[in-house]
Amino acid sequence: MTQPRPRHLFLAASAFAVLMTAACGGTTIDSAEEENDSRPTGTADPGAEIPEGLRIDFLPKQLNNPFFDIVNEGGTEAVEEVSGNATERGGTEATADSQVEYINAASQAGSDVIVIAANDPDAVCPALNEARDNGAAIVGYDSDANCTDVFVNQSTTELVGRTLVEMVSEQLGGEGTFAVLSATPNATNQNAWIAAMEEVLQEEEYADLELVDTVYGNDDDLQSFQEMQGLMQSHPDLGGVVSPTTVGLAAAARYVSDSEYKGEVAVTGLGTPNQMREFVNDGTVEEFALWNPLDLGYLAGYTGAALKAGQITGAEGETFTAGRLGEYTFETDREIVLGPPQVFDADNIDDFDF
Ligand code: RAM
Repeated sequence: MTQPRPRHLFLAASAFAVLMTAACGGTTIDSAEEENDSRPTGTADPGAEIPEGLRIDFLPKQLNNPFFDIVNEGGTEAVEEVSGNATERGGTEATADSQVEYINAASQAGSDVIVIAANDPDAVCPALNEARDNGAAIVGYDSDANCTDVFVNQSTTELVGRTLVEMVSEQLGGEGTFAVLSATPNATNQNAWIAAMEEVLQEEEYADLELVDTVYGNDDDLQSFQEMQGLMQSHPDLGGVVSPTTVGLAAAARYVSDSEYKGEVAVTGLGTPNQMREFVNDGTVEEFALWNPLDLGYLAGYTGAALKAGQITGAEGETFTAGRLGEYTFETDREIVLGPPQVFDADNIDDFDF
């Protein structure tokens, strides 16, 4: 198990104007909307001061994931700006069990805010509810749980699903088969995106595209690589793969780039430009998408501080200022949205460094 470790100040500045645009209409996980009754019931006080010294704990899905390394740099940046103390806690595997342990540790250490990317929408809730009873505000980021106070969504779920379908459709010329290589089977975010893709696939434009299989690499590089290999064995005529996880996409691209399928099987999904650059340059990957992970963490850090301070409760229509990202509004109850995803290809990938 990895011990909690303090995070370093983030030093680089990245230009990513497109993702700093105002949040667009949000999509809430239905079950979360129905079951979540945990949002603070008081009235927001937009002028409330953020107290100094807030203890804000970031619990990513796992620690050894380059995506979350960047997300939590952004989180730390925000926490430093509000004169708080940021701690990142987690294990090396993306499991809810490990998260429960770290939620309890954060709570026992007197956490003011727990910011969590849940590995399971329900399994983490008893521990989170206990942490709330102990005084912590609970923020979901990246992957929500059914008991968070508010959720910082990277983009609307519908838009992520649509972008994934559009990318694979473009690469397959609108017809053929594809499979999904996902993260963990219980991941709230990937499951919501896959459901959104299935919805979009119902549209007439995509009538000749068929999703034939979904497999899970558990956000583990080797398992994802093996699942990709397994997919090609079970479906030798597969047209493409969509991996809505940075770990899965990098592993799928590595497998395909070294195989007879390179240039034959479309590989797309969600990835970081720095991990995917070599596969775009060698022709394995035409295009893929993501949001700015740094900004996601930064927005989540500010959201946690604003929630704990009472500037917001998460009710629809509430507004607050998230540092350098400016003003954000809860377009839907208890959810704010960072912005639309960015599509990367050979023409623009070198403009991004994360
Ligand atoms: C992986 C994780 C994360 C997801 C990104 C796109 O790093 O599964 O939850 O948002 O991919």
